[in-house]
Amino acid sequence: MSGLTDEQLSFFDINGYVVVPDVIPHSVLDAVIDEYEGVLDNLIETLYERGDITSRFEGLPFGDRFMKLVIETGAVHNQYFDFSLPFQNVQPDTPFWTGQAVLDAFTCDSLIDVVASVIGPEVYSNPVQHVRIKPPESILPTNQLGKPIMGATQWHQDNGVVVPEADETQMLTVWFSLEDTDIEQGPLKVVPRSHRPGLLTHCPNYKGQGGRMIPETLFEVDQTIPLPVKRGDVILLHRHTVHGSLSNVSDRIRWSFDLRYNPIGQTTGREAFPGFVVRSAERKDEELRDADTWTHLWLETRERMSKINQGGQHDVAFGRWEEGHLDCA
Ligand SMILES: O=C(O)CCC(=O)C(=O)O
Ligand SMILES: [Fe+2]
Repeated sequence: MSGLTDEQLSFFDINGYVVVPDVIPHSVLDAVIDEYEGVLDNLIETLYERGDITSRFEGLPFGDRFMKLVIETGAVHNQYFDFSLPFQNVQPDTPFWTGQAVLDAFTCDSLIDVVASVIGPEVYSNPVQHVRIKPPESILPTNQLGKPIMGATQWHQDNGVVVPEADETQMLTVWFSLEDTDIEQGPLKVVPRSHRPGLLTHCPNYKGQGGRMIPETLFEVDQTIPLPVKRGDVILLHRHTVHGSLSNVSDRIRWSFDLRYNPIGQTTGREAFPGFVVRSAERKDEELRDADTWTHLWLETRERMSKINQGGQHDVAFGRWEEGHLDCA
């Protein structure tokens, strides 16, 4: 067990984030990439057989093949790769991916050592989690507002993404990329020490920009720093740290996982989705390591979600922010 040094822990306490170098073994990341190559193969085969694409783009590395697919289809296909589900309009066959290599990354010992140094030894995987495969902005499709789909992430705090019941949950965000993320590829950007004042107002459709963001008047935006990282490095974020991402202005994809962990027994803020015990002295027999079991949890969730929240979040609310707050004017 190594985990964080005292210096890293105190940096995290003071600044609300820390970049920890060389946490995830490259072999773990390579296995994830191999697994996703199979997922991409399946997607391409399906689309090819349906006549939606004219080529299988064979013989290319993942990123180049993925970009060809985005260009030809005008879509980013994020749901096909994600280990989560939409909040509404889930169908009985909505795709998702919860493979063994992905689970091995979620539960990798060196990563959980780091997590345990911040939240303690009883570690739960909180289901607020995404894989983000962000193509270069130049090839991204746009929404009705002309904004790129899967483009730069707007300013937010991760506590603002969960429901108020989880405000006291010690939710830790863990962000890492599968390949190096340099400054052009749209890395994470953070505002050091912005976690101090607690939860800030998030404005839906702020100044007509769509989405949901914290207005820049509410924090020290000029303190922002970008966090380009190497593969294997991990970024930890406090749940109140204001962050977003830069745009991907490179000619390569930007490929990251963002995961959340909290102490066992605290509410996740997304109880409609399944979490699991990662590490526990008290509940060792419940530690989840088998992807079939994990997949089963998500299949059950998909089945349940396909019967609720159709056409809106009428049955279970995943968000918390209303329009019209004074901070948003
Ligand atoms: O990767 C991104 O662009 C955003 C990630 C994020 O907001 C998070 O990890 O909490
Ligand atoms: Fe976030």
